[in-house]
Amino acid sequence: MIVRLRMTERGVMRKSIFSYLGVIAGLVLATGTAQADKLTYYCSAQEDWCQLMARSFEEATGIDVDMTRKSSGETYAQVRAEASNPKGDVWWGGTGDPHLQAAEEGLTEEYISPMRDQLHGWAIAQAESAGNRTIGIYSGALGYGYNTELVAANNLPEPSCWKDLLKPEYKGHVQMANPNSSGTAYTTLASMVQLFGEDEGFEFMKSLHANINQYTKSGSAPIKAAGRGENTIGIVFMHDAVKQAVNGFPIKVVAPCEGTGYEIGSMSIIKGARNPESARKFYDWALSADAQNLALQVNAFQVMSNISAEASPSAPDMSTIKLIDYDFRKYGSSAERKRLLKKWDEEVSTLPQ
Ligand code: S7P
Repeated sequence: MIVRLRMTERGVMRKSIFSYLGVIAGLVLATGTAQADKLTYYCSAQEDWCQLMARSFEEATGIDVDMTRKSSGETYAQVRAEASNPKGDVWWGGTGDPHLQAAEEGLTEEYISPMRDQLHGWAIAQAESAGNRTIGIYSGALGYGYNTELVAANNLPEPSCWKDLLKPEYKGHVQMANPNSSGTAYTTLASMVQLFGEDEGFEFMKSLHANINQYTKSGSAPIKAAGRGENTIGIVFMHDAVKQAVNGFPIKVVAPCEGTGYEIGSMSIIKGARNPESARKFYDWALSADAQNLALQVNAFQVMSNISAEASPSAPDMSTIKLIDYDFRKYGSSAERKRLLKKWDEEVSTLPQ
């Protein structure tokens, strides 16, 4: 009797285990279906461009996009922090250095898109240097912009070189982002080191520090503030300054006389992405000329990586800018980026102003 009862209990247990497994299987199947229609998209370009890319991809594919916008260094830190339980699928935009660092640290997935033969050589070179764990989507030169009305109102000379920004009369008039959070500001730091050599480059950053009114989190914030008349000079990518001028603000864009660095804005698929198929669809779509032409709708004036993408007549003419031979391999390496940021934290940011 007791034994029979136990048998019955086992039967009931077996039955409920099977129905439980059935529910789990159903859930897995249901989740699998849902996952094909979802994308968690980390974006490090300008908010309006990020939004437009997200909505346009949804319209093109029917895939639901959950977008988060953060600066390049911040997104890198998030991807790294989430590595054991990845939440993002694709990381689009932002300067290439942190994408290269993520690639080196195995945080991003290898992928060769069928769209690759439509791209400029510099975009493919970015991919090849990172074992195909990232790719170039746009390029743009670093510089600065200033508010012409504030310069005139404060009787300031019109700057045209990097070293002009060190003049004492600009004290409290210059703004840049913090290189830990911002790809733009890390590009500034790495460019000064390459342009002037490490010792002189750091001396430049220290003297510049004396004139800085605020280190912002986002790279383009200093020129937006200048557009609003809340700051005089913003160190930014030139295309971000052009955007303010085209939007009607009194901003003059400067390609510094000594020469300057540049970025290869990049895109990567996050390792362990929960929606890998959607991530690859986004990646292929984002490399198309049609997707890249969306930049013009939000006055994003970078040079796009698809050879057939349209260029705006307002975009900075890269062929007239004195560009340094930016060493992406070195300055996008994990060791070098960490070293430079630590040195900036210890030797520059702590100085009194
Ligand atoms: O889209 C404009 C742009 O300047 O934003 C990216 C930038 O890295 C994002 O801001 P942070 O500097 O705060 O990281 C650039 O890649 C891009 O050209």
